[in-house]
Amino acid sequence: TYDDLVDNDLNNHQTGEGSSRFPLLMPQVSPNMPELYLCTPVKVDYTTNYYIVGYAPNATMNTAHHMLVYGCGEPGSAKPVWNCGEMSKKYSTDSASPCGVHSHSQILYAWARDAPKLDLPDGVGFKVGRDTPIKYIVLQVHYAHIDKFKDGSTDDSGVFIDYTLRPLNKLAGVLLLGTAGVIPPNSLEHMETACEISENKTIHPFAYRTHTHSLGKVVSGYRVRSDDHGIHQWTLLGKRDPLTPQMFYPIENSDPIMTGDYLAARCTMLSHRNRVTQIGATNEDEMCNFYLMYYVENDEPLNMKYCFSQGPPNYYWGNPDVGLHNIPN
Ligand code: IYT
Ligand code: CU
Ligand code: CU
Repeated sequence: TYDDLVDNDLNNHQTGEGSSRFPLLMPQVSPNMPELYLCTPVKVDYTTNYYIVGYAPNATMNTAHHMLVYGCGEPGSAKPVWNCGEMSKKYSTDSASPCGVHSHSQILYAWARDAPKLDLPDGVGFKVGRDTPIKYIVLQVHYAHIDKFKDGSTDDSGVFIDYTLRPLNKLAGVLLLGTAGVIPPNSLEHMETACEISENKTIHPFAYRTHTHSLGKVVSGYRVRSDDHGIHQWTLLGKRDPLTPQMFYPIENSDPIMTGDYLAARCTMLSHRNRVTQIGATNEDEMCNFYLMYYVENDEPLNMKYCFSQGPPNYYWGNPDVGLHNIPN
């Protein structure tokens, strides 16, 4: 059916830097409808730990609108290629998610708009395989325009995954901050979330990604720490217009995040719609996401993978029971 990530597989190539390269590419697909999301998996050899140290895109914005790489416990389908993704349910009934429904799922990489290769910081890797819940890696490609496929030509967009088998002591993780909630008609709304880091770990943030649909104006993420006087000091981790390419960008402040700190994120949404907008998968709906990519040293990544709040109208940073103060504008 499909390729397995097994070291020394014929598909793998040495990169000359002590790491190997696995091609996670579409198997020459020919998308037949616009706005199609296609997924293809690789099964990770579950007897070995692999450390992903970089991603080299094999795509151009003329063909692929964006690509995401997911770590999954199970793939969303047993097929070598399937229709997947956010908007696909609008067009097709036989679509599935990138990862299986009850499977641990996380974003490992995001590409858009001719973004260059991403190397993780020196000595940092995502551990996948044996001792981890990530048993499959799934590539999702968004094909927005399909004119070039009308003549039957095919496409192998995807990502070369650089990995090493040499155990690394700096392990990468991704924390997803987001909200539920509703955006009232014709209004400016703040969707906010915050969580305390209660695990006894120090995390080193290095990249972030924002995601909304069309109503997002700005998405920001902060570390919140009580100073000696008990005043909350807000340190910006990242802030951007979510309608710019939704890939991972370098963190604004890489100071460590420690036990007792809070992580907080806010999406400012502007609706000129005459109806309520809910959280959901299609372009008629919205999402509010801030992804934080970090590493831990001589430790496992956080058990906390998500930090979701109820969002508006029930949850705001300023609510008394949330306990945050000195809130930035
Ligand atoms: C409801 C919502 O906010 N969905 C987001 C975040 C999300 C990502 C993953 C939720 C879960 C996940 O397992 I991975 I549960 C969402 O779907 N975001 C989209 C992607 O489809 C990942 C994005 O582009 O960030
Ligand atoms: Cu896209
Ligand atoms: Cu979305």
